[in-house]
Amino acid sequence: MLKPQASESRELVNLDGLYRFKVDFDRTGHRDGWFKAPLDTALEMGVPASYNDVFPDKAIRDHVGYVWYQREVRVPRGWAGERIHLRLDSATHEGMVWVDDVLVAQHTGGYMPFSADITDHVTPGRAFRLTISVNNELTQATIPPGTITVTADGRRQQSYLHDFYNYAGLHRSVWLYSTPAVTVDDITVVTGFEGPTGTVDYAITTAGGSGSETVTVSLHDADGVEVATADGATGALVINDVVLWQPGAAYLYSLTAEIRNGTNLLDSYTLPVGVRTVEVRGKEFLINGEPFYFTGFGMHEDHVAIGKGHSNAQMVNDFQLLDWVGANSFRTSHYPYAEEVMEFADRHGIVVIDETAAVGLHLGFGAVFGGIAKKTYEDGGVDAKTAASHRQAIEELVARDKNHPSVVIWSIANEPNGSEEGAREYFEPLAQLTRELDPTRPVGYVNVMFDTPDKELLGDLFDVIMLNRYYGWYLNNGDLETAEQVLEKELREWEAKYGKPIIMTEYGPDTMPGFHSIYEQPWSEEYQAAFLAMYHRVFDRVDAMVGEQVWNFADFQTSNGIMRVDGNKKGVFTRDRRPKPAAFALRQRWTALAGTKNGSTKTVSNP
Ligand code: GCB
Repeated sequence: MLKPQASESRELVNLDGLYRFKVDFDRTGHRDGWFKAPLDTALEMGVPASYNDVFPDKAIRDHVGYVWYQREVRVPRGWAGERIHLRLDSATHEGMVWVDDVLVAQHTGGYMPFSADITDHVTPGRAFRLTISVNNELTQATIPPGTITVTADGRRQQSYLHDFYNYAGLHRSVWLYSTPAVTVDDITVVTGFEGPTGTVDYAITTAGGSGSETVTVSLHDADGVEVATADGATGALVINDVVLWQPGAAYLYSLTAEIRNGTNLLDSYTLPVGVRTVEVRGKEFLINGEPFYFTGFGMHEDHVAIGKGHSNAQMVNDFQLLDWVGANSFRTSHYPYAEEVMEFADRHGIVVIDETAAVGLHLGFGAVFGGIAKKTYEDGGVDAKTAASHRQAIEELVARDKNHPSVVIWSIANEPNGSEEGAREYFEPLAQLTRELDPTRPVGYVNVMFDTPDKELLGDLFDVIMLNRYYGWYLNNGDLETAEQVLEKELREWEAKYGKPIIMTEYGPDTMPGFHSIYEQPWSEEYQAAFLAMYHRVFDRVDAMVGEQVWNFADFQTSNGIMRVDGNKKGVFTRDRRPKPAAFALRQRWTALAGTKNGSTKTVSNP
C-alpha cells in the first residue's frame, strides 16, 4: 500500500484542521442521516488528535460509541480528468466516510490507513461535505479485543485487557489526492548486498492500464545522482559501491517508478529505499551481517491533551530524546504507529520492532484486573472472529510497512495466552501468514510473564524470543536479590530450550517522579535505577540476550483502576518528557554499548 504523495502526475491536499464535531450519545446519527446536512453542533474538534481529553466533559471522555466529524472540502479545479481519492491515515477504531450523501468507505482497525476513490461523487472546482463517523468500541471481534456491557439504566461501558487508555478519534491526517487513470499501485522492494555491490529487487503492480504501457525504474543516491535503472514491472537494480542503511547511520536511496505510454509519462511514484539485510543466525540477530544489540523502549503514542493524535513536533521531540538517551531502537507497542514515525525512523537510523494491535488476547488476565479468569481460546473469547481480524491486522501492517528499512521484526501480538490449549492452533497459521507476506524479516510475538519456558507452547513457531518480565515489580516486589536469581534462571532456560536470540521487550517498575528512598523502596526513583541496573547485570551474563527495551519510554495514560494513579508510571521520562534519574543511567550504558553486546568492538563490513 503506497502512501499518497505529490509527484509529476499526482497532487495531494492535506485536510487536517478544525472539523464540526458531535457526540452521538443516543446512537441516532446513522438512522437520522447526520451526514445529509451540516452537523447540528456548537463543538469543533482539531484533527489529528484524540477527542477524549480535549473537552472538560466526562460524558465525552467516557463515551462508548460513535462521534461525528464534518467539514467542507473543495476539490481543486485543475483535477478534471484525474482520479480523486480520500485517505484517512486512521480512524480509531472504526470509520465510516460520506461524501455528501454517499457512503464511500468503511474500515475497522484503528491504526491503519484506508482510502476511497471518490471521482464519481465530486466535481473539480466544487466543494463537497465530508462526514466521518468514528466508533471507539472494542469487541471480541476487533483487534484489540474488548467487551461492551450495558448497565441497567442503559449506559454502555467498555472494558478491555490492555492498560493504555482507549483514546479515539481521527488520530492521524486526512488527505485528498489525485492520481492519473493509470497508476503505480504498489511497490515492494527487497534489498541485499555482496561486498561493495548492493541490490534492490523490486516488484511493481500497476492499475488502470491496458497492458501496453511500459514501466521503468530508476534509483538515485542521497545526492540525487542516478545510480541504477531497470525496465519492467519486476527486476533488480544493482548499485556499485553501495552505502548501506545502518542503525545510527541511515542512508536512503530514492526509487522512482514510472509508467509510460510510448514517450508519454502517465504516472510517477518515488519511494525511499534503504539497503540492508536482517537475519537471525543461531543466538544472534544480524543487521547487515553484524550482530546487533537492541537498546531502547517500548513506547506509546500518548501525549497530554492530544492523546494518541499524531503531532510532528511531539514526534521529533520523542526521537530527539531517544537519541539523547542513546537508544537505537523501539517497539511500536501495542499497535502500528503513524507512517510519519516509520519514515522518521528510516531517515534517522532507528531500528523498529513493528507490532500489530493484537494486545489483550489473554482472558486469564481478567483476574489480574480485578475480574475473573476465563479460558482464552473458545467461542466468544479469542475465536475465529478474532482470528479473522488478526489476519487482517497482519496483512494491513505488512502491506503498509514492508518497505521501511527501519522495520526489522514483525511482532504479531503482545502477551497473548501462549500456554493454554488452542494457542498453537490459533498462532501457527498467523505466523505462517506473516512469513508468506514477508519472507525477509524475522517474525515474533511478545511473551507474557506467566508463560515461562516450561509452559509456553509457541516459541518454536517464531524466529526471536521476545519477553516481558517484571521480576522485582509484579513478582518479588521490592526484593531485587531474589528477582535477579529468578530472572537469570529463566533466561538461561529460554536459551537452553530454543537457542534463539532473546530480546527483553519490557522490564521496569512504576516510578513516582520526586519520590526518593534510601531503602530501594518500590515506586522510588532510586528503585527504578536499581531495578534496571539489576536486569542489565543479568543480560550481560546471558549470551542469547540481544536486546533490552525498557518499559516504558514515558509515563502514559491508562484506564481507571486500582493499579494506576493517573496512568502508568513506568516511564523513564514523565508524560511531559522530563527525565527521571534512570534516564541518565541508561544514557551512560547505552552510549557505551553503541549497539553492541557488552560494548564489544564491532567490525563494520561496509563503513
Ligand atoms: C505489560 C504490558 C504493558 C503494560 C505493562 C505494565 O506486560 O505489555 O502494556 O503497560 O505490562 O506496566 O503493567
